[in-house]
Amino acid sequence: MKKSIFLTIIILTISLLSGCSRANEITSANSAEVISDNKSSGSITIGFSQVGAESDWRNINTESMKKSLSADNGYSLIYDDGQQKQQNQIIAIRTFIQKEVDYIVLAPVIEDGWNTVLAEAKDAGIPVILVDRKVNVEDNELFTCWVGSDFELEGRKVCEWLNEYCKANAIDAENINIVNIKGTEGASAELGRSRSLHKAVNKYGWNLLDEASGDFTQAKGREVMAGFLRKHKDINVVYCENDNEAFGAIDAIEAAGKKAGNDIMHGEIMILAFDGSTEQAINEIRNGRISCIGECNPLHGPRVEKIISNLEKGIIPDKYEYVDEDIFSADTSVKTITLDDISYNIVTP
Ligand code: GZL
Repeated sequence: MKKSIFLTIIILTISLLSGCSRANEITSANSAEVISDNKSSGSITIGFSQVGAESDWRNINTESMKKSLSADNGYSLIYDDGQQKQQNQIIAIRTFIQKEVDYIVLAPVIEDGWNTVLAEAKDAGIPVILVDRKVNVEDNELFTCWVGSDFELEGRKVCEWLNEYCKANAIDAENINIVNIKGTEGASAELGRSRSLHKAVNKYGWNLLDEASGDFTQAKGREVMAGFLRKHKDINVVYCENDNEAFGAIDAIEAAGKKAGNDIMHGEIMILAFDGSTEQAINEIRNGRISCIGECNPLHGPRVEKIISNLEKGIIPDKYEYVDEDIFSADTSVKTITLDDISYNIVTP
C-alpha cells in the first residue's frame, strides 16, 4: 500500500551540528536528507542507507542511485551517508521505518550484524533491497533481493591474470612476493577478493608476505603500503582491494624511491587492483603503474529502480542479480584467462 507522503525538504540530522542529539544513539555527524522530492501524490518513498563516501567507486554508485531514484522517475528519496559505520546505517534504517517509507535500499558496510534491524523492517512491512555488498542473516526472507558483483570471481580473475603473466614472462611462482591491502574487513568485497587471493597463493605457491586493511581509502592504502615497505624488502606484487588503495600504494612506493610497474624481476613493484570505475584508474592502466584491474561495476541505480518498479507491479525479482564485469590490463603478454571453462578477454583501455 503506497503511502502518499508529501515530503517537504527534510533535513533529518541524526547527529545534530548544534551538539544536541538523541541520547545514546549518536555516533555520526551524518544526516539523512531528502534528495528527490516528488510532491505529486503517489510518489514512491525510498530510504537509502549508503556505506559512505570512502572511494571513487562509492561516489559513482551514490550518484547512479540518486539519478535513478529521482523525482522525475516518481520517487521521493531519503538518503543517508553511513560514514562507513554500521551503527549509523542501523539508525538510518530505524529512521526510515519511523518515516514509513515504501522501500528501504541498503548497501551494507559489512556482512554481519543485520538480523535485528532487518527484522524490524520486515515487521513494519517495508521491503528491503540490498545493493552492492551482502548481509549474513539467519533468514534470507529478511530482504527481498540483492544486486551486485561476484567479488570472489573478481579476485579469481585478477589472480589468474597474474598466474598467466608469470607463465608468459617465465617468472617462477616462488619469486612472487605479494602483500594484500585489504578492503574494509568483513565487507563482502573484502571477503571475496581476499578469499580468492588466499586460494591462489596456495594453488600457485606465491609468497604472501603480509596483509592489512586499507579500508578502501587512498590515505589508509598509502599508510599500509609504507608500513609494508619498511617491514619487507622483497615485495614485488601488491594486491589492492580497490583503486583508491592502489593510488595510495603507488604514492608510498614512489615516496620510497621505488617504481610501480610490470618489470618485477628488475625491481619494479606490480600493482593489482579492483573497480576500474574512474578515468584516473584507467589512465594508471594505460601508463603501466597499475598492471591489472578487476572491474567492479558501480552503476546499480537503474537495476534497483527496475526492481522497485517491478515490485510495484507485483513482479517478484530474482533473489540475487549479479552484474557482468571485465578485466583490464595494458600488458599484451596475456590476451585471455580461463576460469571454469569460461574465457575472459583482457580489455586494454
Ligand atoms: C564493491 C564495493 C567496494 C569497492 C570499493 O562492490 O563494495 O567498496 O570495490 C568501495 O571501492 O569502497
